[in-house]
Amino acid sequence: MILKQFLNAKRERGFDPDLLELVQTIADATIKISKQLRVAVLHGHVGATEETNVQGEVQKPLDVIADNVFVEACQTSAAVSFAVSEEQDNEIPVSATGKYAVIFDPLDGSSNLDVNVTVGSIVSVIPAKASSELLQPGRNQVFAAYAAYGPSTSLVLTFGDDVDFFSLNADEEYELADADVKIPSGNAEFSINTSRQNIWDKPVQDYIAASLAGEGVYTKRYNMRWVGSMVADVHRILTRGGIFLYPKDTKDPTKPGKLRLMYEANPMAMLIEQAGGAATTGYQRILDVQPEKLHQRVPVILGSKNEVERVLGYHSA
Ligand code: FDP
Repeated sequence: MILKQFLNAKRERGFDPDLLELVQTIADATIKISKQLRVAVLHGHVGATEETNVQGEVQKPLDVIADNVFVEACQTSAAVSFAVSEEQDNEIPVSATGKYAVIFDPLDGSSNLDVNVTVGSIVSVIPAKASSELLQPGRNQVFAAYAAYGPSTSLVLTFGDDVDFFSLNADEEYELADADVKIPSGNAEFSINTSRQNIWDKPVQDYIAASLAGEGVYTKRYNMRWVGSMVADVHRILTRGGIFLYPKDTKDPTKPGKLRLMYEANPMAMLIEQAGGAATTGYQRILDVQPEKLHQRVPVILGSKNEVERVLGYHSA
């Protein structure tokens, strides 16, 4: 089944046609980005620009290209009130009659761009007509998705009922590869940047030490995988289980984590919960965090439910 047919079936089941059309537009934007990535080296689109974004991060040419693709896609949809991008300081007003805000990280994992390693796009859609309605907790999302640009291009999405996994086929159309995806349990594997070990929050230090000692829920020594692109790491966990952590650390007290709440943590948390997993800051369910600003950062711990619960045990000890 291709995405268009899948969305038609949703329409018949009473989903908002405006939202479904918007999702098709978002999916088309990711196909454009996937094509750009394939030829980026040949077009000289690797390396850095001279610009930094609102996060103070150096922008790559592909960050800018992907951002333009997403903003332009939003601008073609009358259903969109605002576009909010990692790459833009403020929200971009789109349509005065729009009812959905599209919040996105157009290209996540930029540090992997120059080395031909999987990167991705992450998208969240919330109901919002006015800019005063943008700061909503993630539980209000009506749609969340990521595209992973790897050896194949994957689109994983949820409308809050289940999680469906599409793969780009030879005709450049998204085809359903797996419906109602559930995170498997039984994978003793964690994903964390261990170079920051000495600055992690203490409960996470204790959790990782116990996992390495084989004291985890699977009573064996844990394995580690870290791509360094959140999309790729989360896609692996969704596919075969395990846990991803970008915890609170002491590097900069003004930054309670590295990842951004509204376009990284929230959409991933919605997908993970819908797939039967859990997502927390260590102290609160991610989807219940009340955002105070668009580019807010938050600690992220997500993956198989029993494993996340185990980490939470160290936080409440
Ligand atoms: P990047 O800075 O390369 O864009 O949110 C950004 C992100 O990548 C995530 O995709 C990734 O999980 C994390 O940062 C990697 O951070 P480290 O620099 O600590 O590896």
